[in-house]
Amino acid sequence: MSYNLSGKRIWVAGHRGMVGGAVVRRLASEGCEVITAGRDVLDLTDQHAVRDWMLKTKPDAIVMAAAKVGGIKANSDYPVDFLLQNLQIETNIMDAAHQADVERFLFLGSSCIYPKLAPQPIPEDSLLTGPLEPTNEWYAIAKIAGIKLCQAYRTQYENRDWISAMPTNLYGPGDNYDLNSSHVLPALLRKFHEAKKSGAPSVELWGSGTPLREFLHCDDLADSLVFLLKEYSGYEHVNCGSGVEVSIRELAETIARVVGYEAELTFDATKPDGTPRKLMDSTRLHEMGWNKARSLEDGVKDAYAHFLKLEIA
Ligand code: GFB
Repeated sequence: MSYNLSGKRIWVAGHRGMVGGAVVRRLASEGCEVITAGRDVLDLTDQHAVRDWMLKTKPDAIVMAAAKVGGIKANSDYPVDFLLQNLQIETNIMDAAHQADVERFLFLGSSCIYPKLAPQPIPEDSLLTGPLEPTNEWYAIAKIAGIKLCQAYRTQYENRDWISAMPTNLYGPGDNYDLNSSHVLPALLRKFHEAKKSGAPSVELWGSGTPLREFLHCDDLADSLVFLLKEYSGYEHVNCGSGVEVSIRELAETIARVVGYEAELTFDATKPDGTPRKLMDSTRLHEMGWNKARSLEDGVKDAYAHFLKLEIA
């Protein structure tokens, strides 16, 4: 299939977030009209407001990058927010999109939908084959419901060419650098940067440093999403990863190199490690023709350059 984006009206839900912002940047060269609606205009947890807005706006396609997101601590501290808000946002947007006859929809999940002890690298068909990682099961359940709802619309109705993509751990411009709620990569960028400024001899990591994670720059994700929007039609969700995994300790060493500051690594064992390993199998995406992830070091350099701009601003 090939879905021509030229001339289409595409709503990027969640355009102020890291992923939504990256998708808006990427769509700029596609000849489409990008529609956005900030929080001040539209509360995505308000079912009636979303429905009214959608029926008035009538986009041709939607990229659903809006979500309540956060790192391992935020997920554990706010289980209701992560489960309820994500369910509300997903169901409101999909229900309204159906009412407004939206033909093309790209839902974004997360690699944490897979069982804690899934085979590695994790193929798409591992979904619902085992228990979830407890530190993010609330978020995972909401995202699994979103994938299923997308599949349900495809199954029950004509002209609902709705698809889902599962991004791995993301980072890049527009990331959250709040140490309590952020993911590991932005947290360590900030910690090394502040250690460099103050001359601190050590940087503290959460957990043991041994968990393995895969990272993808948000602009690479956006490129893969636009590729899928144009080229993919199917019931199954599609993994979007870089295919490269590193331990949290190795990530810290990479960040130390990019920031240009050597510090002793200390480990706070009172903080959780989370899932021991989370590498997705992105063979399907690669076989479809997208395999353009930049190296972790190049991506971290870009993220750090954006972080420095924030500091100056
Ligand atoms: O990125 P992160 O918060 O989330 O943590 P997950 C990844 C690993 O880095 C864990 C360790 O083993 C953390 O203990 N870590 C070390 C740190 N130092 C730090 C630090 O300063 N801050 C943070 N945040 N972590 C998330 C899920 O899981 O992945 C979400 O909670 C989502 O739901 C996301 O799925 C992609 O990779 O463990």
